[in-house]
Amino acid sequence: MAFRRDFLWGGATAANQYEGGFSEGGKGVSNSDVLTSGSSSTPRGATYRLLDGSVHRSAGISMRDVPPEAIFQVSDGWYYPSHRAVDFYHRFEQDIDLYAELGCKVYRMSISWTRIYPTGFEEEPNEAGLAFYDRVFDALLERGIEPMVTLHHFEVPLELTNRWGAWEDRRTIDCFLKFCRTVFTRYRDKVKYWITFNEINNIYFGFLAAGIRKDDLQTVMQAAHHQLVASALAVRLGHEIRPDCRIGCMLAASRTTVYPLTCHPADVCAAWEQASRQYFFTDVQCRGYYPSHQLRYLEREGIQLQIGPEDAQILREGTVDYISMSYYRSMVASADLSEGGAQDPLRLGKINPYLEATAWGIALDPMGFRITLHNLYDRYQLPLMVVENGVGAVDKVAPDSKIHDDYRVAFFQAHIKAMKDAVELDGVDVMGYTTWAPIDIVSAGTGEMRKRYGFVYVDMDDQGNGTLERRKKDSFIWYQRVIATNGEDLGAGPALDYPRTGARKTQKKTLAVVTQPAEGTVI
Ligand code: P53
Repeated sequence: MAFRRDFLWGGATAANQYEGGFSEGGKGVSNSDVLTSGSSSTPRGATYRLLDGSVHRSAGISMRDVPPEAIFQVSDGWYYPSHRAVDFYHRFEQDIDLYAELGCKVYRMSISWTRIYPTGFEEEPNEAGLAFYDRVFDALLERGIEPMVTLHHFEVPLELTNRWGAWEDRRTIDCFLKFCRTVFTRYRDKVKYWITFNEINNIYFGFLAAGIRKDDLQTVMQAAHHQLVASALAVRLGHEIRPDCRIGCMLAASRTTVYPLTCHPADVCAAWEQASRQYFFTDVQCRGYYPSHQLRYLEREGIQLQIGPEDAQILREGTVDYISMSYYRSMVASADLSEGGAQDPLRLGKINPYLEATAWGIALDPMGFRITLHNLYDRYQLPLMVVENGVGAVDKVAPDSKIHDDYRVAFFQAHIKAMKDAVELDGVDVMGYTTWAPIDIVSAGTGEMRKRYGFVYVDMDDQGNGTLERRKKDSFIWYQRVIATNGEDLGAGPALDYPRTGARKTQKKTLAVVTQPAEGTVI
């Protein structure tokens, strides 16, 4: 048997993409609540007010075009996908029943900071928000599903953004720690697995990921330092409150899976350089100090970080228990700038000619998954928890009212097989695997609904119209069998061809989700 007997199979979601209930239970407004939707060609934007009272929408998520005096706010006449999302807030019992039916052992979710501290500044937490998550955890535990909770998933109280650019400012650490103390204490007996910052290396997404208002390297690296310190303090605090809890970091591992465009040593060097800028985060969270490569990089770029006198000790004492990660695709780097060498973090970069990509430009690469798992385990020797893997696709309801998503099954077959190889052939310690996402939810990158990931279909369109009715797709039955057999029965296939030994073979079987890759597509 490849996978541990106690392997944690399940699914993963995030509050701002799933919950809705925007104005209920005393919830405050977060950065995600002012983001309108976009598409594969148009970035999302945030709405804000100027001193003269006029309301505007930013051109993207960098906020480069937004004046410093602007106040972000919700305004009439815009569609904000997070406000209703797909209404987990009112339908959690029904949805959790579906996860139980799938056989999930674990369910990864995030707590919305603004349900607990609406502006971030309150002295006392909001009881209605705490009670909501009590009900959710109880519903999970009653069905034998272990909750795994992300403390910070692309969501900060908007008040922190408007006051001081959220994580740009060190004072945000204290606000966050207050929130952590409250939820660690309240849910001490219900939650054993925690994750500090979702995709911490995607802080480059700026406003969307961290509520920050500027996107220059100095600001982003300072904000990253604040998150790293906050993460370490949270680890320490969580262990104080419940010594046997397990607290992990979370890396967008797709960004570390960087291939050189050619075997020219300069391209190989460029690929390494690009990956190192991502490993930096896990280097700090797993080893407890800044790696030499990052210190030299910051020096070269003229970045000067404000580091508190106690920070070195905090980072050293706050290393994580496990590494959680997302994996969607691999990337390509080149030393030649005209080949897309200078990686804009908000763009997908060079296309890999050996791989097929989805309509959103995501290069499908199961072998890259095995490579990534192996690399991460080798680098840190900590258990790995895959907390996001999946494919966004347009699903059609067939005349028989079913959703025949064989392309999704093909994706998962190939990726679970690759994970199995990482375990069996490379000896990687994988604790579990949660798919993104077990049910259709709003896309973080584009705010769309049509970019669907679920085993459960939700009747809703990109404008938020629909009954929100839930319907099982064909892949639901398939994943149920995978869990029931602890990953032994992956069904026929894999349809997405994947050679086990690394023998060179084109991944030729075309998935229905695959179209022409869109080079330079905005996330
Ligand atoms: P979507 C890209 C863009 C935004 C967030 O992405 C991302 C990524 C991929 O690394 O990260 C995670 O919804 C994130 C989830 C998100 C998921 O990827 O744009 O942790 O919140 O939904 C998938 O298709």
